[in-house]
Amino acid sequence: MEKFTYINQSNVAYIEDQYQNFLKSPDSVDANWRMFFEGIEFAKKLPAEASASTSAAVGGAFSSAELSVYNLIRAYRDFGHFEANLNPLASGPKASPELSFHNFGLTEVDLEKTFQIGSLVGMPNAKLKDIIAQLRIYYCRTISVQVHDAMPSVRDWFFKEFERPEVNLQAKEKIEIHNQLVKTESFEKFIHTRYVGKKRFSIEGGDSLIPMLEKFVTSGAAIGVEELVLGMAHRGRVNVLVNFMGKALPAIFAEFEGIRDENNSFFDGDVKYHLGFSSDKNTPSGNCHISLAFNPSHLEAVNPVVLGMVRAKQRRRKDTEARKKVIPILIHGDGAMIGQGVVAETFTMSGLKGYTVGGTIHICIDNQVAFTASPESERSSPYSSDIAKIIQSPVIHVNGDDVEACVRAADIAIRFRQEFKRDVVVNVICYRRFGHNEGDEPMFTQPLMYEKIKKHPTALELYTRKLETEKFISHEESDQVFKARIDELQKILDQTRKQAPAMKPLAFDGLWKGFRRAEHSDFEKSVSTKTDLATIKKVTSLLTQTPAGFNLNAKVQKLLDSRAKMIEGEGAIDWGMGELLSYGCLLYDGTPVRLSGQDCIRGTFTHRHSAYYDQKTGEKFSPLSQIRPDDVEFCVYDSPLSEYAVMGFEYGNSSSDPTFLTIWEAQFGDFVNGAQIILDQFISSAEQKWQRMSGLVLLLPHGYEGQGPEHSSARLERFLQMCAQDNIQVCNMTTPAQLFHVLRRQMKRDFRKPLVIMSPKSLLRHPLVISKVKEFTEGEFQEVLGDMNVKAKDVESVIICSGKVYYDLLAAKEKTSGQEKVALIRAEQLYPFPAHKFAPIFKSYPNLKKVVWCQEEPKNMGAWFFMQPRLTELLEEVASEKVSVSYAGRTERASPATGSEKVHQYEQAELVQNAYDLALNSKAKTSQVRRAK
Ligand SMILES: Cc1ncc(C[n+]2csc(CCOP(=O)(O)OP(=O)(O)O)c2C)c(N)n1
Repeated sequence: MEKFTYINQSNVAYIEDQYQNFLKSPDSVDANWRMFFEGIEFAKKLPAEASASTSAAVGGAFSSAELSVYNLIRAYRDFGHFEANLNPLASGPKASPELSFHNFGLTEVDLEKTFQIGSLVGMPNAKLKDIIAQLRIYYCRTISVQVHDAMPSVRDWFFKEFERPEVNLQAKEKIEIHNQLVKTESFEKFIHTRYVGKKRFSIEGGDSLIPMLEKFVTSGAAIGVEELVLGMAHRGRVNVLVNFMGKALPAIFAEFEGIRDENNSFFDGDVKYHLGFSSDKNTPSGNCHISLAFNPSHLEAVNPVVLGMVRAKQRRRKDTEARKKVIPILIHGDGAMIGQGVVAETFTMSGLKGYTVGGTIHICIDNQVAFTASPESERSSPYSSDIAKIIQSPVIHVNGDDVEACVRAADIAIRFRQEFKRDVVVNVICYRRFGHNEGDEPMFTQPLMYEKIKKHPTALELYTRKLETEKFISHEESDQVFKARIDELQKILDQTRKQAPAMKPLAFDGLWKGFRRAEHSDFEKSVSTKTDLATIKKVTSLLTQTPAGFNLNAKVQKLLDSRAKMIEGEGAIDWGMGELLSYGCLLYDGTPVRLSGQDCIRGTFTHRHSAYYDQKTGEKFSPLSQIRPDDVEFCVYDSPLSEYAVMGFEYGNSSSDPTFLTIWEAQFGDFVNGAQIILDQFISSAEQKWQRMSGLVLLLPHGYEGQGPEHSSARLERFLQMCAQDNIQVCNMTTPAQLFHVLRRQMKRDFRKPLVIMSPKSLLRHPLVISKVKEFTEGEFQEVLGDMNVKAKDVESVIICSGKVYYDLLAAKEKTSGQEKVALIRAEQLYPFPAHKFAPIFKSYPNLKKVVWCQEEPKNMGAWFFMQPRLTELLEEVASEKVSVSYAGRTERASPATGSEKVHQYEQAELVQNAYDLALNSKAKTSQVRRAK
């Protein structure tokens, strides 16, 4: 047995144990120990004299200094980056006391001694000073790695990568990088002088980004990458669009000139540094498609969106196993990466079955300032990239001034991602040459740093110097290339000023082929969404059976038995069944479905049970996956506890693939506000800003049932406030059949619009909330449900409501005298406002005098402020005499609902009573429901 006699520590037994494990199976031990033991094995094979000449030996003769050197090597591998030359603005690398050999019990005398453990870094029997020198070459120059917390296999991979002789770039590659820097810098200088003070968020100081991106393409294409999808903020974006994405210069100049895009005048557009683009790049290994996602100002919001897009693109390329063909690249700023919580949420999703894309490449452009904030106000960790440590992601740190090191980092990152299918970060430490934007003065806040930056040579200048020393190019030649590029830019600008380029009209390609932009009239057309009985029966049969031998939970068995009965006779289909039938029938038609949200497989309110769990094995069975298992996917995923990132992901997914019914469900509707940025910046406005469409469905449980301020309201009012230009659809439905049809309508039209559904809670089990089979086989979605129980000529008042309160009003109506004079109308769709459905109803009541809007939400919430002007205007148009619209509902409130169930019940009863009082008593005033005394 190996005797680790030199280790005078309590963990000798542990190490000996590890060594035995290593001998049995080298991979079973930690990478560092493995290398240590490999060193021992290596030493055993050395000629006797070599062994004897070292202080190291085998079989009990290792000196404790050997272990110290081993620990020192390990420290350099883990923390060498702290002493690396990473900061272009620093006078030299920082000293990190942790790496001093003194810390490891070694002395100056030891520097001249030889150590067998040097074999770990390919230097057996080397002097300590040489081992340290070599470690510094590996880990303390302009590129280093941070993998101290990574998996052993990941650490191993990076150690091999860093501990080998550097490969010199070929002349051709060097010249290419030089040209890329010329293009990068010349573009910024050109714009700087032609459009003085205009915002462009210059890349300067982080110029290496462009050669890095090019490297992702060339290295990636050689190892199976067919598509890169980029997400990035403002910094350097215009330069990336021009010099990497290949956006035509006339189009860019036209944007700087402020020329209007007449071809697409129905869209509002966005500023140039938020726009997306896509193109193809030719490489020696084939084509690589690159796309840059459209991006709002909200930093980092695009991250989950890009991942959702990538997931859809991987599906399209049938790359859902290896996930090697489409790779996301997220470019972060140092301030935003560590500051914005969505970054952490997105990292958390990276390894989850329902959300993984097989690894993202992150680039942090650490320009050491965020707007005016210095790193010490930005973060509590050494690096902004430390947020990636929540998933033990490897981080490659690199000095942005060493463009070749940056390119090497890109190469390592993409190869790592392909091999491990995991996230990886490249942290480029650089600087920002100007202020936050071109009108900003950085000397106000960072005077010392900017004194240095003023004198600091550009990346191009530094690289030219290097290539001149290496005799690849002279300064004169470099200047000529630069000047030629400026001339070219000038020519194109002159031409653009003479004749503005024709902008491309909106085009629908790829999976979007055959789709179109919706017109307002489309929302007035009926859409056939009925399903034949045979399909309903087939889906029901699948939903109510389990595989042979499956140990179903007894309560779920009861549910399935009741579901089987729901289609018997006339049928009595409840909400949960209506929803599953809708998915099932769509799947039968060939439409795949993806549903994700917190606990959505079972359903927060235990109404869904879209999968069953074997009570003995825990195995999951999803019946809808059996409908067309080979070609039409049903995907349902319990999401991590995030709203922002998960909704962003589903939005991205839906915006890239209109063929999927994509649904995000909130646990309780109120939690949707955690994802407000995605609603404001993408879902409600992306079509107007960027001509990007989405058919995403949001299921937001909503309804006043006495469950307190946060479990009552999905904040309907916020959605209605953002409604304009037919941007989204907002529905609050009252029957399972309506849900069935609205979900099918979403997929049966040749355009896509987000659909926001206030989904029910208590109605899930309400005895009246059932639909007959006929409503599925014959009906279609009704934006407005009229009152079938009144005679038109008797009607003097109409109470209009939406959602759950209808059933409260219905129950009260039976007890109300004069009820025959009141029609109860349900607005099942609030937006686009269905005037075409309300108008004939109003017209059908010749004696109509009053309209009451009844809602359970407080007056400053819900739909009142949205519906009142629309109903008033419509009534002015269609009613024969003046009809007023009055309000019955809760008073204005700061908090959406009371915490007391008793108060809730009192309020609820009163608002319903007030609705009838208003409808039937001509003297009644607008209701103001007050709190119970
Ligand atoms: C969510 C959000 N908060 C604030 C801002 C305003 N803002 C724009 S850029 C910026 C600084 C970003 O710093 P950093 O991430 O380091 O990127 P840099 O501009 O330095 O490249 C700020 C605060 C924003 N755009 N988005």
